[in-house]
Parts: sequence; structure tokens; C-alpha cells
Amino acid sequence: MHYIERGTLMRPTDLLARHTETWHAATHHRFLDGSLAPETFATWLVQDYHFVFSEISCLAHLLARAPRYAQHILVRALVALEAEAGWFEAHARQRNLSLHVPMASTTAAYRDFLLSLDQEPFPVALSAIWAVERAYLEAWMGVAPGHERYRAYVVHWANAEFKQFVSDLEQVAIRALAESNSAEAAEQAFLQVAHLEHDFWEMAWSGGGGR
Ligand code: HMH
Repeated sequence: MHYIERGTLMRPTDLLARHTETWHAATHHRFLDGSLAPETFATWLVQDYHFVFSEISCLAHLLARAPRYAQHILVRALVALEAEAGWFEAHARQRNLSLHVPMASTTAAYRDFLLSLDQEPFPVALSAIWAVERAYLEAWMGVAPGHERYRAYVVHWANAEFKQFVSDLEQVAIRALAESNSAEAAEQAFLQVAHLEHDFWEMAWSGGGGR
């Protein structure tokens, strides 16, 4: 594996081109094809609800030390995620699913990673968050409009507003990275996000077990 050298100027989108296969595995999965068992979908839903909580926590930490130019996008992200928590609660109610279920080990690993971003330089943490959001944008856009039964979920991320949000986040991450010397660490964090995203689909597919 050839990593970006220290001091190299990098845009977060360069990482997509540098790791096409890993990124493909993060954003494509049979889960997304729509022909999944209802229990598989339910597993994803309750585990992603946990994920949203971990991301809110991570973003709140990040906001506390954000430079002025990054505050707006982080506040926007937090507002969106808090609304998303309510959205998951409504869908769980509709489907009669309890959200009080233990975290799968993959969900816990993702939480640990998100919380560990607080120890990273700000540009590294921010570009990791960009990768997290970009992963869902691509995954759901890739299957839009999707099976009728799951359309409400697909369009939750496969829409112009979310696309704009990810693109705005990208601009802020570009600025943060340009002012730093963190390309190598940002690449490592990007790869961790890619692996965790893949593991998350696998976990949902295997009913919460597996990795
Ligand atoms: C696993 N990745 C996962 N869940 C999400 N909700 C997102 C990304 C987007 O916030």
C-alpha cells in the first residue's frame, strides 16, 4: 500500500480515487438491493439509531474545538442528526420495533472510532465525518429510487439537499486539510471509515452478529 506522504496537499475527494475498491465495498452491498428479509432491515434500523447517537456525540465534541469557519457546517450536521434520531424513532414505532436493544459489536466499534476522533487533529476528524456522510450519500444514491417498500429510507439520503450538505462539508474539510499537515492521518481515518461502513452492512445482513 502506498500512502500519501507527509506534507502533501490533499483534497478529501482524492481519497475516493486512491481507494476505489475499498470505497466500493463500503458503499455497495446486497443489503442495498432491496430484496432483504424484514428482520435484516430491522437490525439495520435499530443499529443505525445507535450509530446516530454516537455521531451526535462525536460532532458535539468536534464543535467544541472547531475553528470559526467550521462551526456552521457542524451545527447544521447536529441539527440534521437530532432530527434524524426523531425520524428513526417514528419509523421504529411504525414497524413496532424496540430501540432498546444492545449495540452489535460492529456498532460499538464504529462508536469507539467516532469517539476516538476527538484525539485526532481537527482536519482529520472533520474529513472522517465527511467520509461517513459521503458513504451514505453514495450507498443510497446508488440504489435510488429503490424498492417501493424501502423508498422512504432510500430518499432520506438520496436527495439533493443531503447531496448539497455533503458537498458543503467537503469544502470545509478541504480548507481544514489545506491548512494542516495531516494528509497521512486523514487517509488512515478515511480507510477506517470505509472498513467500518462495510462491516456495518455485513452486520445488518447477518442479523446483528458477525463483525
Ligand atoms: C453506518 N453511516 C452509517 N449510518 C449513518 N446514518 C451514516 C453513515 C450517515 O449519517
